[in-house]
Amino acid sequence: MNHILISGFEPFGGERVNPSAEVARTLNGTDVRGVRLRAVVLPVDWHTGPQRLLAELGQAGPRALLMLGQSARSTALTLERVAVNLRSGVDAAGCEANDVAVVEGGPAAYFSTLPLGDLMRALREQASPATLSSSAGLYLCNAVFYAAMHFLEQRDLAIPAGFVHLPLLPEQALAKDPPPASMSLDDQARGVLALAAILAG
Ligand code: PCA
Repeated sequence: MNHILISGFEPFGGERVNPSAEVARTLNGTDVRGVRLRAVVLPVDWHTGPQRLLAELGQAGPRALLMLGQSARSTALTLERVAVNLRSGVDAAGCEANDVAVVEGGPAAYFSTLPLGDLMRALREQASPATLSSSAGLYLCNAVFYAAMHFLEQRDLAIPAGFVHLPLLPEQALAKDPPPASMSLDDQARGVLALAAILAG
């Protein structure tokens, strides 16, 4: 129970890296206030993405769950408030979902159970740019977020859990014209480590 699970995603959409996988791997094995950080990197796949995270969650119950994903639209660390029971888009395996439920018969939405105010304050105190968002989209990030919250709710596991979208890395942004906002891996990892420190108590 004395670990925090941090999930990231494999690269997708023609990218060679995904900041969420890089941050998760960078922090894997780090001890924060006596709590070990453990990383899992998920495929961008409607079926195996959520499945892999739930297997990990069920196997070794963490004390908190911090899910990470890339968003080219994020200009800073973006703390998501809500996961919705809807998914749309083509995954990395070419499988298309068209406005279907993440969990058939599940509630419309789940709120993040992370202490968002405390987390935002901690990031501000160490000068890590961050913002709150009310939509994690309808793609894999939202689906994994929703599936995890549903799993925890069904099993009465009251651990803090939620999702954070990360901006692109500078090397990804540089390949686009005009380049979108980006943040270095060091800055992203420092921000996520600050979140983990709060969750470690
Ligand atoms: N970002 C995508 C899925 C994987 C990732 O890193 C998303 O925002 O849904």
